[in-house]
Amino acid sequence: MALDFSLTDEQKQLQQLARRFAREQVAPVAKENDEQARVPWELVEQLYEIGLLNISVPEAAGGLGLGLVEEVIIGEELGWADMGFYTIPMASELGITPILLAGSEEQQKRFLGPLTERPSLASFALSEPGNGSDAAALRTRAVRDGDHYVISGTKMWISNAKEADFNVVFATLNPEMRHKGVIAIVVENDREGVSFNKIHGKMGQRAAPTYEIIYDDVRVPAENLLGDEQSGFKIAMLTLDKTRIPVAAGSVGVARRALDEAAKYALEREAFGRPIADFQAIQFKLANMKIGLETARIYTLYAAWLADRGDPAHISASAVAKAYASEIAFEAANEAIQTLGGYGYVNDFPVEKLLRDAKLNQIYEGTNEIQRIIIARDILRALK
Ligand code: COS
Repeated sequence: MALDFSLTDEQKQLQQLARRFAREQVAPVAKENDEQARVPWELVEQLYEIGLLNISVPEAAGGLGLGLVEEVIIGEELGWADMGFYTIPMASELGITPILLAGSEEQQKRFLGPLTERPSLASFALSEPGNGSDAAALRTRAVRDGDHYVISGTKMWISNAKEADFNVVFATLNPEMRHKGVIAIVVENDREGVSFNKIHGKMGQRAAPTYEIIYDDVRVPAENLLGDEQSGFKIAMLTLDKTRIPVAAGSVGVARRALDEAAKYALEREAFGRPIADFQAIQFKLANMKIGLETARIYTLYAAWLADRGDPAHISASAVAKAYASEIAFEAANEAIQTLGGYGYVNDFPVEKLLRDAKLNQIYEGTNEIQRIIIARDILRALK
């Protein structure tokens, strides 16, 4: 009797709140924000006002202390409305998570407390121009100088970066040591020597701001170090093990939207004297979308549940959820376009945007090829 798939009353309320906000505030402006590559800061403010921003900040630091199950519930709704917008709060949780995992109580209060006092964001800076999948090959340098670290190097593809209060930066004390030389350190954006270049020309998710960050001999107090000098890489990995789950949740939202749009259109559009929904060719598409959507949703919730319980099985589960959900989202968007035909190919309808947005979910927070490496290693480790 221990197995229970129902949401609690609080989780249902959260879902209703997120759904209403997504439908009434986010969806109506999604096309405009996408076209103009405009960061909808007013939506970030509203998300804060209704209590859905930075939800994982612990109660001791002034937050709600909610878990991944709650984040997944919200993520599906926001992903349904605009995956690009959802990437903003999602990437903020990505910046918060290393501090939750490795920050002292004092660091949690210092860095996370302010995120609950006004609409504000965190950010996570791991990738670089020359390395993404091979995270241990990072080149941003950290040099200890008295009670400071001096950070120099360039980070790339960083969501929120400039919009955030701080970036959790991964830097190496010695590149030859690969993952053993990496530190995780909180670098506030107002420090001298920090500059940003906005990345333009993205295929999708254009409401989410993406930056290159340049650290030019930035002096950061040693009290901003998370964990110790050996633990940075592990902190990055443990963070991504959790934060890939919300990527899956957003993907479920994209898939649900694709199904909603395709089914609505199929009932309205006529061909050969009847609605195209009467044809099995269309019905099979809708049914396949539903199969992908339902299985991805339940598995994503399962991965979140494992992570919230601290079960190490969440490492592989988060990779499964992220890879699977982002792939069914892309496929659902593709089939929705096919269902709408020529109308699906132009931006009068929202489905072409779903495809462009879903593509990034197969790439960021570890490509789906990296997810398969994580999954395969887990399978083989169990047999050794
Ligand atoms: N969770 C926890 N620990 C992990 C881990 C994971 N998913 N993957 C590796 N580790 C640990 C290992 O256990 C090992 O620890 P020990 O030194 O204590 O044994 C250490 O990290 C190094 O592991 P490994 O040698 O396997 O590292 P690799 O260099 O082979 O890289 C991958 C491992 C490919 C998994 C890693 O580089 C990765 O995740 N890359 C993708 C990065 C990414 O997602 N970027 C997106 C940025 S955010 S948009």
